Amino acid sequence: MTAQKGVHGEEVAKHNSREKGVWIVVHGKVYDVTDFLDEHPGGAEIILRYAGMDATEEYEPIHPPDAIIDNLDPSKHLGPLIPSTLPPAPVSASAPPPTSVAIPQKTNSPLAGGEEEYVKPPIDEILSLHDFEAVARRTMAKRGWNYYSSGDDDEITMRENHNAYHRVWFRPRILRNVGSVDFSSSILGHKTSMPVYITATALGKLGHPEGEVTLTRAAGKHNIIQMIPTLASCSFDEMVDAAIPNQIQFLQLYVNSDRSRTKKIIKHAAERGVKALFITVDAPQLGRREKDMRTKFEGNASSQQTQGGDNFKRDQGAARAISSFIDPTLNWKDLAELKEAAGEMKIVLKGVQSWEDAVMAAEAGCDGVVLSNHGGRQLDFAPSPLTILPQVVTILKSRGFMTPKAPFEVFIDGGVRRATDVLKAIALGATAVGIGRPMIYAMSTYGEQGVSRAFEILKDEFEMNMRLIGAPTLSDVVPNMVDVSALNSASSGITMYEENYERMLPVGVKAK
Ligand code: 173
Repeated sequence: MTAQKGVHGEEVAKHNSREKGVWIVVHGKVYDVTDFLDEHPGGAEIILRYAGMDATEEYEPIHPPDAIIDNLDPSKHLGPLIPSTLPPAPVSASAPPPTSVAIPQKTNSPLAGGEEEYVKPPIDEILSLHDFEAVARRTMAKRGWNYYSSGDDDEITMRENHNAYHRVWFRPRILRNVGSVDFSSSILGHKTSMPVYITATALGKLGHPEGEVTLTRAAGKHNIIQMIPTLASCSFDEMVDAAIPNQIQFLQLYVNSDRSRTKKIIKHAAERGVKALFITVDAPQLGRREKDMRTKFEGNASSQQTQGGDNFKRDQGAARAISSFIDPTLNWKDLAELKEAAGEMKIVLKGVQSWEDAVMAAEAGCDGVVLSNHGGRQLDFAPSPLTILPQVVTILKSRGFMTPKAPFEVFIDGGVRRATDVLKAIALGATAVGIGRPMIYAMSTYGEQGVSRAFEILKDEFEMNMRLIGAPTLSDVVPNMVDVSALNSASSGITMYEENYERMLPVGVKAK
């Protein structure tokens, strides 16, 4: 068994338990992970499930490519697998998305049982960001869809994020010469083609085999800023390498309990030209996303997995399993140290949910805040960012921030699907909005081309809507262009595109 000859699959297959030793294959290479089992941030259980097998398909979306090499002592790298000597791994829930699936139709279907074949539409039939979501729901592998689409608890905040936009109406102006309209903008001093950025979302390879670099490339083409996620499937360097010269990237940062690791990440980000750090502050513990958690009972779950009630991590879905490094003790006193480590990079707190914390962030010397509830994935009944935006901006301004002398910027994310949503946020004082799920649905359904199309759709919508509200530039999109008198009244309860939301299902009831 030398590195040249490689390791025979039969040998790998024998190492399939703690007692016999645990070997796994990732990307054609064999690793002895026996001693690593209890150190694995995602728990031993998931590795044991692939003991003696090829774990690439499970490994790929959840880890950057070099994670195993970085974390395992070189003596545990056993060499390449001799090709075709290992039986294939069991079919996993993360199998590639089907191009067409049978879905129940509400119409009078000519097919037995009311089921019709769903055929993925050609990309030019996609007319709105909602459309990507509808296609994603029908064509993505269940595991990826469940992970991306889930929200916390009863998913009330997740729905409210978009519903809140329905309670703001325009006060359009006329005869304002809208022959040409300009929606280019600037975020933290960096030019952008629209007041929109791609916000961080984890585990891109659950949606597309190339992962987040597809977002980077499309962002580069359209002059859009991408916030690189801490927990991407691609490595940080792959995403920076995929950028074109002068393309602006920010980095989302989860602060590690081991601060030396966080500082290493910050230093590397600065060296690679990242312009701002968005420190996530709304996730000292990850929310319970029940739809994601139920995924484990589907697909390749063995009887051993589904019987035991003993393992905490196994029950928590993809995200919780890999989030144990996030430091729940992070507090305001830590900011000075992070700010110092950031050097020239700007610091923005992502996940602010009250005006008090926005003021504290400004007083602590941050460059901005993102009003965000993490896409409704954390605290259910956290307010929608749009609802708190007017108050946050009014109070920040009354305290002397958001002025040329103290240029503090306020961003919002969650529930944004239309340029009209963005324009409402701009009118109420936001600098720009983050878009998350629609981008990864576009990526999951049509790859880089899909993400590009999403930007084209938004650009078309901006042009038309700015003409129709009578705003030739974004500086004309001012507070009195919107009527917010209904903003703080109870939600209308109407959910547009209800189809795109899945009903919360009781235990044992499978989605059709
Ligand atoms: O929302 C998420 O799923 C998320 O932010 C996350 C956090 C830690 C690990 C993976 C994803």
